[in-house]
Amino acid sequence: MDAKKIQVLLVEDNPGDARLIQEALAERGDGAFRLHWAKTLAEGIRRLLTGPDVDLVLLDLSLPGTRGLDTLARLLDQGADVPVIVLTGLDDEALAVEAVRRGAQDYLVKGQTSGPLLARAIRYAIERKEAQAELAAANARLAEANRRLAELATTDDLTGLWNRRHFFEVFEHETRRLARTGGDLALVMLDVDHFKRVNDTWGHPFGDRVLAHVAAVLRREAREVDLVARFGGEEFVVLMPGTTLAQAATAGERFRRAIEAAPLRRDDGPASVTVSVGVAACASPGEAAHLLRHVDEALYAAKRAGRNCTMPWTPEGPACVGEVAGATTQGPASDPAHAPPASCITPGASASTPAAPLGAGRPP
Ligand code: GH3
Ligand code: MG
Repeated sequence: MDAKKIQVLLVEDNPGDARLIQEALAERGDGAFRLHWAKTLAEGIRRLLTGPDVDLVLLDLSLPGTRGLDTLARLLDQGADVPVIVLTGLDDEALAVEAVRRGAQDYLVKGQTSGPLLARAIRYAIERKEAQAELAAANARLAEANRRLAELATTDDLTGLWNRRHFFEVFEHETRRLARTGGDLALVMLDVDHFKRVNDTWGHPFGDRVLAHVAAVLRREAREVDLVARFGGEEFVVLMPGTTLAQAATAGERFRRAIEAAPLRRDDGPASVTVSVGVAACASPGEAAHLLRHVDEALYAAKRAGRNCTMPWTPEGPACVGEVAGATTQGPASDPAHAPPASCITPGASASTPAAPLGAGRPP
C-alpha cells in the first residue's frame, strides 16, 4: 500500500546521481520506499509545501543557483519541518559534518551508498527527527509548567495580584536598594471595612467577588512602577518606590475614593464597598525597618477614626486625610472607638458615594 510506504523526496539536479539513488532503494526489493524527484531547490520546496506528505528529503547541496550550506538553510527555512539527509561528494565531508551541525539529520557520500545503508540512514533519520520533536514538545510543556509554578508561587489566585510572599521579596529588595542608593519608599495598606458583615450578609462567594473587585480597582489606579499585592484576607498593600509620604497619602486617598465610587453589581441593585487606608514612608534604611509597623499603626488609626479614610503615619501621630463616609453606617454608632475625630470628617461624603456601602447591615 502506497500510503504506508516511506515517502522520500530526492532533490538532485544530476539525473545520473538520481538514478543511482533510485537503484539503491529498489535494490532492497521490499517496496518500503516511494521516491519522488525534484530537480531544483524551488521545485523541492514547492513539493514539500503543497504536495502530499513527505517523510524525508535527500538533498544534494549543489543545485542550480544554490550551493553548500545555503541550500540546506533555504530548505529548512522555507520547507516543511522534515528530516533531511544531505548528499555530498567524496571531497565534501567537512561540509557535510557542518550541515549535520546546522540541522540535517545525517549525510551520505554519493557513490558509496548501498541500498541497505541508504535504507538504514533514512529510517534512523526519521526516528531521530521524531525523537527531537517529542523532546522539544516535552521541553515546551516543562517550560510552561515552570512558568505556571512560578506564577502560582508569586500571585494570589483569587485576585490575580501579587501575593504576600512576592510582596516581601520586593519589599526587601527595595529596602536594600534604599540602603545603597537612597531615595524614598512609601507603603499604602488598605483594609476593607466591615468585611465580615459582607460575608455574613451576602455569603462568602460574594465576599470573594468584592475582593476581586477591590483588587481590580487598585490595579487600575496604581502606577506601573508600584507593586500591588494582597497582603492577606481583605488587606491589600501598594509598595511605591520613589514616593514621599505626601505623594503616597494623595495616592492612598485616590485609591480609597476610587474603591468607594466603583459600582458593584448585585442582583438586588448596586452596592459599594469602602476601605480604610494607612500610609507610611521612609527616606533612610533605618526608617525602612519600621515601615510595616508604621503603616499598620496608621491603618489601625484609620479604623479607629471611623473607617473609610486615609491616615498617613507621622512621628507626631497619624492625621486623617479625606472623609469618613457614612460613619454611622460603617460601624456601630454607639461604639466610641468608631466615632471619627472631627478632623477626619469632610462634607459631601454621600455625594461621592453613589451606592449604599456594603457591610452597612442591609438585609440579605
Ligand atoms: P474592619 O472594618 O475592622 O476591618 O472589620 P472587618 O469585618 O473587615 O474585619 P474582620 O477582621 O473582623 O473580618 C475580616 C473577614 O474577612 C473575616 C474573614 O472570614 C474574611 N475573609 C478573609 N479572607 C477572605 C476571603 O478570601 N474571602 C472571603 N469571602 N472572606 C475572607
Ligand atoms: Mg476589614
